[in-house]
Amino acid sequence: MSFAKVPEYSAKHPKPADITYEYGTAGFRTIGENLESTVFRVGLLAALRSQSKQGKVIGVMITASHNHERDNGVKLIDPLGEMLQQSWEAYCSKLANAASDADVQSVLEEVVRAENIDTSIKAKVAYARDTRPSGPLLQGALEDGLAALDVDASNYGIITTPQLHYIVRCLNTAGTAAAYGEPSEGGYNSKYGKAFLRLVEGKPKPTTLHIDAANGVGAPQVRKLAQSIDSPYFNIEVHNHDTETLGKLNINCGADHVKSNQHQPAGVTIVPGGRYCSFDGDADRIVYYYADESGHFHLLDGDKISTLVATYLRDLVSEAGITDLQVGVVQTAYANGSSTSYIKDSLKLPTVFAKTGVKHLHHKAEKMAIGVYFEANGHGTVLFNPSAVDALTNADPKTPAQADAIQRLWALRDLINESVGDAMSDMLLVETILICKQWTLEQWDMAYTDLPSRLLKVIVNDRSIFQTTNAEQTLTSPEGLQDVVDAIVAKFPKGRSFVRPSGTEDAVRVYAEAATRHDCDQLAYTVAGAVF
Ligand code: 16G
Ligand code: ZN
Repeated sequence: MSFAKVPEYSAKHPKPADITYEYGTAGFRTIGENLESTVFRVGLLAALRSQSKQGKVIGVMITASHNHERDNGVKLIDPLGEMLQQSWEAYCSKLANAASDADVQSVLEEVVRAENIDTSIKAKVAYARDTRPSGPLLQGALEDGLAALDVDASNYGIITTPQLHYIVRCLNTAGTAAAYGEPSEGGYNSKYGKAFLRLVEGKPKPTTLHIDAANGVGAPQVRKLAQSIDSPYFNIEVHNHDTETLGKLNINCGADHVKSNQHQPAGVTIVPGGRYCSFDGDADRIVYYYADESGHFHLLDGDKISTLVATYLRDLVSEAGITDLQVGVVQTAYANGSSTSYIKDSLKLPTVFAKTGVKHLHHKAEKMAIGVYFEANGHGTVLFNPSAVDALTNADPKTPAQADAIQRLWALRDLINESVGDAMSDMLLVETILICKQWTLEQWDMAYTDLPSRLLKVIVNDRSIFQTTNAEQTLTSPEGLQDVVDAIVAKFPKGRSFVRPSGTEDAVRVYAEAATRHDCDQLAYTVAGAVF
């Protein structure tokens, strides 16, 4: 491969002079039209990443998730469907900010040298996008980047972010002992659908699940999943499915809106006894909710999903008679304090904290045998790590009940998208557990009661002065501010608060929780006042 064609192609996608790009928590993200040069260059870097992995397929997803429709974003997916290795993020930012077409070429050469890349290897890239209006423009820019380096490229169309993660993993594991499934939309639906039916068939059938698809790509995709499953066990009604009309994506609906505002989305009428969930704009997050008898709204967020799943897995491991297989839970500082106490004190499972952003949780979960990880916002999954797979393979059931539990654990592993948090796979997992336990959402919610919490956004002059340690729970800079926060928190029963710089916006976030709604709000606003 040569870089000869790069300057010519690069000239078609000039970088706006006044913008500095940063590969953040979830890749590059900003106003869609401003991303053309960046997406073009991500195509170039995807090629080098593939070569650095001996020609494995690298994924490129064009999406801005729950963000506004005018925004867009792009991120790279590593060979097993995981987020791009962190050490490459700096290359992404450097390439995105190269001032001239010639500079683009020299950054590429620099990466080749630094990573000792064999550029004679044929690079392979799989890409997809969500439903955003700037998607086609950015897809064109990406295709130019891939063409400039003669990449063997495959377009997977308009699919969810987790579907592309799944496809990348399937492509790279095909024909090996770790084969993950058919690398296609149909393969995805069939793998997860079959595992679901294996787990629920014979149990009583559930009532309709109402899905708010945020007017995003999850809408058509979950319908296809339902068609593929084709069973009363997955009886859904999709709301907010308008992906055609401009200005609807994520507006007053979707998982992020529901979690942030703690109320039902527009476009869905919730009635007591009904079952509801919301996806975000690219269907990698999910939250559930319901109305109680008096019509009050109750949210079942990522923490609730995580505790439901961890409990179920723990019990199944015990029913299987496997003694040396530990289930652990990874949370972030945003996890409601009640959920953390519940995991430690009632479930008696180990729990650790990771920094915000799925990749951080994923890495901590890789260190557990079965690692359940969820952000409170509904983003997460479960990992069955090699020691868990060994334990299941070597399990020696003494009774039919133990054999059945082992089979169920295998089926659960097939039901879960281990490459990344996935609204559709997580939904099937929650549905499976609720069907098996014969639980309503209200019964699921009874495990523990959330402490009142509040999340505030504070606009500051320079968020880079806010630095944290201890999984973002403690400020190390500005000096003295953590002591001030600690002194405020000490005044509130069950008070907890932390300050962290956002990884996606030019702002600082303040989280607070306390025993009462009044205390919690006072705590949040007092800490925000100290930050400002
Ligand atoms: C990104 C993360 C999300 C996290 C959020 C925090 C991924 C794929 N997405 O959207 O998990 O909760 O950032 O945003 O990792 P913040 O840093 O602005 O609070
Ligand atoms: Zn998302």
